[in-house]
Amino acid sequence: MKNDPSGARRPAYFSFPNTLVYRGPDFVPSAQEPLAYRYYDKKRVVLGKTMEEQLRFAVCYWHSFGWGGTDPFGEPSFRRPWHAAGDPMAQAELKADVAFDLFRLVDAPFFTFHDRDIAPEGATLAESNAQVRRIGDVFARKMQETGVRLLWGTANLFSNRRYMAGAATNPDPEVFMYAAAQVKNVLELTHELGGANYVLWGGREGYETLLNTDLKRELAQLGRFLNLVVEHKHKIGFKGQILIEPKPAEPTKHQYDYDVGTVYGFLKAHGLEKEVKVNLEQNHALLAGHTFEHEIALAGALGIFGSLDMNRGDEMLGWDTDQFPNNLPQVALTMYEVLKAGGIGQGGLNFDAKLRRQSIDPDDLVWAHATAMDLCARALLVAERMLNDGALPRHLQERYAGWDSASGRAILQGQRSLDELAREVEARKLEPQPRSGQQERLEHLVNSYF
Ligand code: XUL
Ligand code: CO
Repeated sequence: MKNDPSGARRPAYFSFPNTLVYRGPDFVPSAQEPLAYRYYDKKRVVLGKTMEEQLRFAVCYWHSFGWGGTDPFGEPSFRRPWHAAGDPMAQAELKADVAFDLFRLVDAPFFTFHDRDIAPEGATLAESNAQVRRIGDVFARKMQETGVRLLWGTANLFSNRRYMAGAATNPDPEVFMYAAAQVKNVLELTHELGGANYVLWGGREGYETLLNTDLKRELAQLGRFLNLVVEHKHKIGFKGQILIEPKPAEPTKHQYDYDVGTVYGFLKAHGLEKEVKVNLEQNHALLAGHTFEHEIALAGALGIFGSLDMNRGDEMLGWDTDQFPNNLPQVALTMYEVLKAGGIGQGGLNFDAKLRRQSIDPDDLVWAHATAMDLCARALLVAERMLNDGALPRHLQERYAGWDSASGRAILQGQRSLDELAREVEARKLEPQPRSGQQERLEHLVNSYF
């Protein structure tokens, strides 16, 4: 049992009585303590920052507390108490109580939410926004009590049928206006709760068929919408990052925020490349035909790396399965690219991951988050070794050393014309000598860091 601030008591939802702690790699589970961190030692310093600061873990509200365990063929399997019939706002408060229990139990420093995850939709937008604000007040109190912070907020512009043809990219400007009003509310709430970022994922910003779609208009609408969000951010003094979350498809057949390269081109076209960054998700990268590392490295190279949604896909399934990460080599390479891109900064590692539908015990939520956090911490330690050992960075430096020579620099700085380059090749009878890329040696080397 646990006290809540109203003085009422409710049964504990999870069986774990205390916050999980770090016990080291040799930890042996027991009936009294079945679960502890083996690698996530939050105060341990890794490359100049604590693990807590390098990883900035967040629990997401939608999969863990909103979603009931449906699939296209099956009814909700979880049957959480707040999904039962009852006063929707009282249920939303119960959900918030349990959510903060989980944040505290796994010692996650952050959480993330959509407006529609946290409070029921009302009869009008004003009513819906007010209900979101009421739960926002509950959050403010709980954040104060627990020290848990908000990694990002976002507006759900895809579930309600009004958004079936898109939000900003809808053929009807009134839908655009409605979406703008919804984003204004969540952006302001995110700001008031001290959120570090604000995310826009355009699940319905795309099309099913060009036969009913004016693609050129829709892209212009999306650009205008994003500019409005950035203008409002500055107007209210929000210091967080505005992040777009790329995904090529699902639910829409073709989504405009396809991948990092596409988003960058879009930002440039609308003068927003210095204002907006990306929130990258493993399973979205896979759907776009990329590795997660590719998307992180490209965003880092373009100066728009913002934050991560951690999950994994299934090699056999071509959709967004949103599973909890559990593949050490994959996550280690991810963390290596994050460190190479300058670290997670104001972003974080948000578990945009959901339990499998058969994991119906409340404690499954604790196990899923804690084991994923421990895996990421372990991956960070591997990535630290990859950097500190220096062999990989040295290999890169040597491979490109020619570009650091006077001649290489002159080309890059625009001091040599095509004519001059051609003359020099002829004069020196240049015949470049191919060198091995040594991929197998490098892959072997990476394995030695585990
Ligand atoms: C959908 C997805 C979203 C965003 C937030 O695939 O990843 O949950 O993270 O809207
Ligand atoms: Co996501």
